Amino acid sequence: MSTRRHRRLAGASNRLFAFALLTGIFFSTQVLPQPLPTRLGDLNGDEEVNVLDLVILINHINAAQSGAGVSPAGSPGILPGELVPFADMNGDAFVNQTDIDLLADVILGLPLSSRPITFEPASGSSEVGVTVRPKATFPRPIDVSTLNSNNFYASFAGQKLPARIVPAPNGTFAWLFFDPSMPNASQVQITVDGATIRTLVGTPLDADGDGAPGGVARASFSTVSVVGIPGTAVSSRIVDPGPDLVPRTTDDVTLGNGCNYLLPIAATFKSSSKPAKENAQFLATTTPHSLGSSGNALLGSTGGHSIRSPIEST
Ligand SMILES: [Ca+2]
Ligand SMILES: [Ca+2]
Ligand SMILES: [Ca+2]
Repeated sequence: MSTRRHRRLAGASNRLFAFALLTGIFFSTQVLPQPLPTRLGDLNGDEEVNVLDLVILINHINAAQSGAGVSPAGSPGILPGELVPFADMNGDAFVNQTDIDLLADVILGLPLSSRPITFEPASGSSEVGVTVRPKATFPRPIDVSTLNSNNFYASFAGQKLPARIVPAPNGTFAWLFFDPSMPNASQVQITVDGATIRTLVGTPLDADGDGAPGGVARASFSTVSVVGIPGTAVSSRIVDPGPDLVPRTTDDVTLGNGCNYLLPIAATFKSSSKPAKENAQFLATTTPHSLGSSGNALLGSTGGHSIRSPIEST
């Protein structure tokens, strides 16, 4: 944006806020429009997004923050709950100063930026554990009742994998809980079809972030191999890296007659033939480890133990 255009917009924005403050003196409480608005930012339901909506938004946030020691989270503000999603201009599930600025931008004719769904694991990840639960974070809070196995699923070789959809209560993200686990050494694809997922403002989810409602977002990753190698034994020891979280520094190891690890972690292995021995040494003769394509040995741990990350196998 040129400096001249930037100054012009800044001046227009200042005039907009000044007008909003003046107007706010004469407009106070908010009444729920019937039916609900069809446009983001239209807080009075008159099919326009203008300074009157800005006044309502400012009043809402001021009311939510009013009173010494009253946190916004504990104060509903003046907007009815059904209208709050229309005030959340950036779709982060919060209504605050950022949304005021973005609403002012929209009134001034500036477009809202859009972004696609983000995935964890990210597309292109490799050696993903078969028990990992993929997560999709939506660009806007969604109506979780519109999520189903036809618009949010994982697939392998064109076949959907059985999974339970677990959404966040506020509709900002959702997980896939697989049962059974994902196939190992496989290319898994996650798909979200925004056309049939509704946001809390009633529009199809812009899954691909192209600015238009709807669209499909996909992510692919490969899972780790969990196939044991017959006749293989792994002998090792699990130790803690110490408070500095850096392995093999003075807080976790001393030198002299070899390495003396100061913080061994007692460990057992579910499918190993022998449990951990002294100084956290173990010998796994039934190959409870998986070997990834890189040749890394992967050690799994299950709950119940507090292990500082990263742990090191020596
Ligand atoms: Ca309006
Ligand atoms: Ca927001
Ligand atoms: Ca789209």
